[in-house]
Amino acid sequence: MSSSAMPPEDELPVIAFANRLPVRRTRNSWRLSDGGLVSALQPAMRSRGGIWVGWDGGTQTPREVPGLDFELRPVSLSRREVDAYYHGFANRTLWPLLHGLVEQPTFDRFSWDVYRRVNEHFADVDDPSQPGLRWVHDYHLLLLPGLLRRREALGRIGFFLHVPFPPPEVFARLPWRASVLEGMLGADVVSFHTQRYRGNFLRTCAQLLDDVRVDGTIVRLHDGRVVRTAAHPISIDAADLANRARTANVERALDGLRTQFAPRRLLLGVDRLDYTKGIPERLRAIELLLEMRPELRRWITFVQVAVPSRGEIREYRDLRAHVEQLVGRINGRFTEPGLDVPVHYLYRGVTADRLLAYYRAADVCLVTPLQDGMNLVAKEYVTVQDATAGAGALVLSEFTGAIEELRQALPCNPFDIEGLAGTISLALELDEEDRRRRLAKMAATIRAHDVYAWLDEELAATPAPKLVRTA
Ligand code: ADQ
Repeated sequence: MSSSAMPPEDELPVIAFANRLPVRRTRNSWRLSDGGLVSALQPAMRSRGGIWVGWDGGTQTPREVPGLDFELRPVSLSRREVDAYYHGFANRTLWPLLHGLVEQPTFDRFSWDVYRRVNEHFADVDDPSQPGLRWVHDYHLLLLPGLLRRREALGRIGFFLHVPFPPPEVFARLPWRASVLEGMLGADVVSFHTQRYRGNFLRTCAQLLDDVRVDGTIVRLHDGRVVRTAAHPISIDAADLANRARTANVERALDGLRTQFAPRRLLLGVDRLDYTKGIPERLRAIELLLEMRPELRRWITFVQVAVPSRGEIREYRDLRAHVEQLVGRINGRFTEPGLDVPVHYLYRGVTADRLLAYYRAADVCLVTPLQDGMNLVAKEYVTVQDATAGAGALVLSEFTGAIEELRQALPCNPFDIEGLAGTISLALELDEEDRRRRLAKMAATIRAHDVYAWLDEELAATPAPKLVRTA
């Protein structure tokens, strides 16, 4: 028997597992998708090489795409599996549960069975004998760390949750709560955005699992294994965003917006159309503000950009109808003849340059989720404003992960519509010096903890159990 030494942990390739592969098909080629996760992982994959395991979205995705620094490993799913695992258990059970019951989750054994099976498909495409740092992402794959461990994958296993983790009394409603927690505890390190979510997870393990002991921030399992937990707030590539916000294309788009909206002051919301984002509450606060301060009807415009999301699910279709009804009602009530409407609603994604132009043009950004793991829009707005000598104000919900870092934002409770209207009014009245001071502090915080800092924290080597394999 000979033994072969493995490279040190921090040189092992990264094997990332996420629900979707990070590429999309254009007419005759494949391109990297735009999403935050893709740009966050790209630098790590580039420096260490790696593999990205994900659902192929029903397309024949190749393993290699020109210009991509890592290998793609597609997982194929049948239509029934996608329905039950993705639209079902992930988005109708786990999503509302983990977001603290802002909607009622459905609990359905069939979709749970399929969720388990799909997590196994993800484990099946992994070669456990390949040394690597296995890095599992998000609520779609909560069972995967445990499955990889059972197959004795070679190297450390990390797990990062992009959404909140709720208090134990909320998580306890899940009929399969023990299996899910055990799945997560298959990792060597389980990470969250904030201390609060980490604390909720530790308390949940202590209360709902019989055979583990929670010892400070670690979980000791009955077999002697120790699972560490961490709080690593995700962030953005602030330097890159600051540069991109100053290009000629963005300047051109900005000129267009200024011509369109001047002399009104611009308020902005940018979200996926999701019931966690608090869009109806935001609209109702705007309505109340226009009711209480009639002079604003001709002096402000609220632009809501809403990216279509999860339209297969009834709650999302209902939300769309509700938002459209509110926009219609507000514009019907407050548009003055011959003048522009007070609310502009865009039900679509916008290009990166246009989004940056909106961030630059907005006097106030309204980030008012009922619950949000982090919220990158808040960090993007602050970074762009600060980098372009803007003086915008950020209204930020207390129920976002971002509030823990962005202390100089104007905090709001989106469930309190009168209070929210008052905070928006305050944002419009803050003096310019004050707004600039707040922006500068928040932008410095974001620069000091950008996406690379998050990556370093997440990928920092920890003692791993199996660095030497005997052949
Ligand atoms: P999301 O719920 O999608 O992410 P968020 O963090 O705000 O929310 O990220 C959205 C991203 O999409 C941003 O980078 C934004 O620029 C972009 N985007 C939003 N609207 C857009 C539009 N209309 N057009 C183009 N681009 C748009 C989940 C969790 C969050 C967590 C992230 C990362 O729900 O809490 O912050 O993952 O972990």
